[in-house]
Amino acid sequence: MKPSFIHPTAANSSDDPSPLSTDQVASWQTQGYTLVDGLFPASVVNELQTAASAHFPAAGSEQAASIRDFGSAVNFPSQLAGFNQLTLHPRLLGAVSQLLGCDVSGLRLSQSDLWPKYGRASTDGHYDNQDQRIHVDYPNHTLVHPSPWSRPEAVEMIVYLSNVDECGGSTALVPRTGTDDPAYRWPIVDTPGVNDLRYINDRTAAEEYFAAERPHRAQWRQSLYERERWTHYSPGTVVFYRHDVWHRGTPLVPGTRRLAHNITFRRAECEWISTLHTGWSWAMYRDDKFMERLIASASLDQRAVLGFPQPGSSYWCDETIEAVQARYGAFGFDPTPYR
Ligand SMILES: O=C(O)CCC(=O)C(=O)O
Ligand SMILES: [Fe+2]
Repeated sequence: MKPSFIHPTAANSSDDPSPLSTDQVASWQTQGYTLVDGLFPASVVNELQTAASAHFPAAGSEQAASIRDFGSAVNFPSQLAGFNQLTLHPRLLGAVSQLLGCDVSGLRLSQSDLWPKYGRASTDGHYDNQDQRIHVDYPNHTLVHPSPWSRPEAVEMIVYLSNVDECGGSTALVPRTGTDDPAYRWPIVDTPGVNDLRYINDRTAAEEYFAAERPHRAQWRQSLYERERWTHYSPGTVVFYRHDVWHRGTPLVPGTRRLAHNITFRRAECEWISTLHTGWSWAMYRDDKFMERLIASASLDQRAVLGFPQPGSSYWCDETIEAVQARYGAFGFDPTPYR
């Protein structure tokens, strides 16, 4: 069956204080996703794409053959040119705050990783990542279960750095049609990896296993595949989605490589959503002091999404202002807003 593609719509222009259009916000809030072009300046996307292209093994290379996608990811904070800038880009923070309906300072970064996916004709069995099983992402992001639909706790996204016309590898999503959509029955547990079900990534293996373990719901899972819409992307396209949206990665053209950057922001109060990487402070102490510089030059909002205390926080007193200035002053840190 020919896939039904979702085509991106344009973000608002860079002089608009709201990066996303009302339709884009409404699509995310009702269907569970929106596909957006023009959110980032082309220079930011180009810089990261060039650096990532050089960093990861080329398609078809011997090294690429042994890479199994996720394991090769580059995580925040990274010295890859453009990576931190894209992760903390004010237009991205603004877009996420529109989707969650809260201030940027009420967001926290919980994921930022960039990884290559290589197209292969063969599969590696249960954990193969080419033709993924339909799934939701919450199980390895949160300790609990997403809140009811109208109270979203996080925004996930994929920023594509490749072109679907060259490598395929769309993300397939199942649009939610309303409160009684059978695809979105509550709770969301009918997927390999949740409760006593084994985690299996490959579609064929997962559906065989599911049919054996939960035969009464296997046909229902088939109906999710039948409703898929596939992202049509080029470098810089962003798909915003959610932890409770059915989706999956689809196969790449064999012999090609797709570069994609996954980012998640959660609401500050949702501590049950885990940060997927090593704590940000762990990147300090390097001779080049790149993380210290990042903190010193970041805006108040950019610091806030990393968990840095905000102006007005009980952390700040004369002593801490003096001490933090002593730590970061050499890199240009301005303590004024915290006084
Ligand atoms: O690669 C993609 O397009 C989607 C990947 C995905 O959904 C996942 O690994 O959880
Ligand atoms: Fe996923």
